[in-house]
Amino acid sequence: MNNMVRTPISGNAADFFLDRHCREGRGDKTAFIGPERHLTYAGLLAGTQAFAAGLKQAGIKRESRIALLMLDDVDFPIAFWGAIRAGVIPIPINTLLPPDLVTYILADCRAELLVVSPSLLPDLDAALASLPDLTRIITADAELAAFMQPDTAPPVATHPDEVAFWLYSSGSTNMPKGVRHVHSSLRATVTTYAETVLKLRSDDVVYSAAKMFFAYGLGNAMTFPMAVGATTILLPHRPTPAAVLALMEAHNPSVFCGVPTLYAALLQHPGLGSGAGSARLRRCISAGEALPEAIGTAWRRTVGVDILDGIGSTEMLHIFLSNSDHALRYGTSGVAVPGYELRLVDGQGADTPDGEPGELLVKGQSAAEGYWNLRDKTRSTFVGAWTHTGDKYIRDADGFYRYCGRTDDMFKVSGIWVSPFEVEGALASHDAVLEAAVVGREDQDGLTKPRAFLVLKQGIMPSAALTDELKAFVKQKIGPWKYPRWIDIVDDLPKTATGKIQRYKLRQWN
Ligand code: 3UK
Repeated sequence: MNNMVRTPISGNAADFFLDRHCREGRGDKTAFIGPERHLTYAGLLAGTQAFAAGLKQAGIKRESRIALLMLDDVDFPIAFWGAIRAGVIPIPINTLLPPDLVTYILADCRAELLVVSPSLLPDLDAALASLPDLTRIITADAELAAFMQPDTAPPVATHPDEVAFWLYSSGSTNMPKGVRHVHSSLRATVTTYAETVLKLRSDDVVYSAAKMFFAYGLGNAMTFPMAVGATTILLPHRPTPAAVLALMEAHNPSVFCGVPTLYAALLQHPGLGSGAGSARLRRCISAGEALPEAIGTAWRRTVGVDILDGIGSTEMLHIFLSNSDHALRYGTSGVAVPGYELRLVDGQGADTPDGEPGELLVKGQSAAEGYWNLRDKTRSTFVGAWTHTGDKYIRDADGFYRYCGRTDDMFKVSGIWVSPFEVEGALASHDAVLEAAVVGREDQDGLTKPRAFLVLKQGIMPSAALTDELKAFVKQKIGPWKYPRWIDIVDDLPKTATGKIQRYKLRQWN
């Protein structure tokens, strides 16, 4: 038995998501619609085979890393799945990050090759020379076409527990962390969220405003439609309200995946109407931050489709707690997605009763294998089967989970916990307010009280009368001690490249 090794069984995710469709006669179906090119499943298969062969010719061995700094277009799935089928680990990078953070990530992951959208290269060019491991840079244009070598090889055999790809978590207070995901995790997000909440069908046409470098977009725009042989529309550039509405009218997606800020901006757009312009819109989802109740109800009124809000994370790959068709309550994140278990715990790790805030822990098959080169952080986040989310929640008596903010954003006023998110939601439900962020601030007595930063809707002017009205509005809506003692009107809120409010920056304001 000395020579016994655990031979890789064919757990290569590329087989399930791609080769299977071609083998079973669905090769002619359109998989991706980009602005200039369409890709069928057969076309994508040929592209990934050619990319994998290109990697081999370039001497990129399995288990080594390559980075993708790519706008959402048809080349993205070619490079992503091409690497995975070769056993090489693709690392999509957020294209909105400043060059110093991109360089940090490239150095941290020691990518040997970078595929980059041509328009993103000039900003980076100088920094790339300082990376010793990066031996090859390919622009996603004719250079990529020349790199690819026609081939018909099947995916390499990999173990289901083998690392397939990494994503860098946005890290609103620290440097981005490399989150390592295994082949089987992609399937796990399909059998849980995609099959029980999203319920995609092969005739669906999906548009995700969240890009594929983000775990939310990777599932929405790539793995979920590919699991059922459906079609995805790709928009390489910024999803402004006007661009989104134009796309909805041109392609009539049946499923739309957005984030709260975009839903709020679309609701402000005069062109928004039934189906958001699509003749066959049947499902809308939201994640990334909590969806204020007012946005959900206004969207349903104007567009005629509910928004299912759910929480996911880079660490869990996709959504594990969500609203659904049969359990929908605006202002909450819903209930556990089938296949995931949840707990709320206090500072000592004991379960908290219903109605009291606790940190959310989640258990499920899509949890990451760990962070790259951060052992302490890995051990404190992935504790046995449970992943610590760093989010505070309250579970209602009927089992719905209400978001209270990051564990470090909560503060106490007069001895009572205040969730910045609850105050923000109250403020955002006022007609004058577009967006709100709330932090704790000490008053002249050293006591912490809520302070609000507001972006007003277009055409609304700040005034002392409005400030007083907003304070009274919050008092009456959620309780007298929770109203913001200070209100600052700002043009924008500080946000991460993935759209999360950076409250730690607001706490530093004077
Ligand atoms: C926050 C939410 C309240 C929460 C993500 C869907 O956002 C995703 O991943 P990230 O790693 O951030 C995770 C953190 O974002 N959050 C996300 N969704 C919600 N808070 N309500 C929500 N609906 O703090 C969480 O810990 O960038 C979302 C799918 C995959 C993802 N990676």
